[in-house]
Amino acid sequence: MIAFDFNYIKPTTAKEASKLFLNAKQEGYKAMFYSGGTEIITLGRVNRLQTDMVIDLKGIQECNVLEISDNELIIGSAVSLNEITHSKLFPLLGKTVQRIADHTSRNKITIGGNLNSELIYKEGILPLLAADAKVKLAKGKEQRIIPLEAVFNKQWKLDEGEFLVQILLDKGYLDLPHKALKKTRISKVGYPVVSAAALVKDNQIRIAFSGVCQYPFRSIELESVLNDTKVPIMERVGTALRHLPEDIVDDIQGTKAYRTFVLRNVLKDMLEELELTK
Ligand SMILES: Cc1cc2nc3c(=O)[nH]c(=O)nc-3n(C[C@H](O)[C@H](O)[C@@H](O)COP(=O)(O)OP(=O)(O)OC[C@H]3O[C@@H](n4cnc5c(N)ncnc54)[C@H](O)[C@@H]3O)c2cc1C
Repeated sequence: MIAFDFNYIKPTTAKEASKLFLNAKQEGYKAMFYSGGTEIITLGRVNRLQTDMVIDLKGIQECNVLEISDNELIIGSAVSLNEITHSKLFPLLGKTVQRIADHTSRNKITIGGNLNSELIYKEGILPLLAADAKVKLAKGKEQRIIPLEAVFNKQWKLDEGEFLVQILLDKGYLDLPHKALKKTRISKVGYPVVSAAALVKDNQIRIAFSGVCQYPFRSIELESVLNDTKVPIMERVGTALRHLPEDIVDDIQGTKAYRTFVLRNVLKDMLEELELTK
């Protein structure tokens, strides 16, 4: 049971959704965008979250799109993880999100909710970082399309009242050689000790990680070390570990030493397999 009252509103346009959020704020109320609702409900039940209003984005047509139009794949923020996997439109993303939670939860969890999750993992973002995705954001009457990396660097830099409407991907990235690898502590379903998603473009491996640091990341420096094929694989892996953006996470899912061990093996497996595709 959720122990506080809140208003539930389901607008049909992005403009209305953002306006509702900003009006609530102006009147001193807290509003939240709501997509699959799995995280909001889970945290609300244990009083780790409180809100006066949830604004359900699933009524907005733009947020439910999943299609290739001209040269772009468009993924609405309210599309569920299972829909993405079943569509097979971007196999690397489909495989990465297929390892998040269980099948029933993935019918509810949306890509927008995963990317904006309170948790550090946000695994759905990994293929998007590797594929230079763009995002469409809405705030008030305005919408802007910008590179994902311009608004996501360690964390989201969205304006107040701004939300993710769509993800846009150049069609040229969708069917490239790729690999997704997720290592968990015990069961197949679980938070990642290390999760990585990689693709090969123009003979270069592009790779993004979750579970390693306190945020998902892609590092150009680390990639240039990994792509230096003159150097033996295990030497490259050792050097790559010195190019992480911050210290490796040390928590209940895995100690720093364990995560380092797993990361080393993930990188080795990735390089061995992906270099055969070059
Ligand atoms: C059993 C279970 C296991 C999980 N395991 C993993 C895992 O292994 N790896 C992993 O990465 N994640 C994992 N998660 C986290 C999960 O991906 C997110 O918490 C997801 O459940 C939230 O998606 P949702 O659509 O239900 O979002 P909601 O609960 O609707 O929203 C979550 C947050 O995102 C914000 N939000 C939603 N949509 C938007 C939008 N379009 N624009 C801006 N903000 C928005 C909301 O305001 C809220 O703060 C797991 C979750 C569950 C329930």
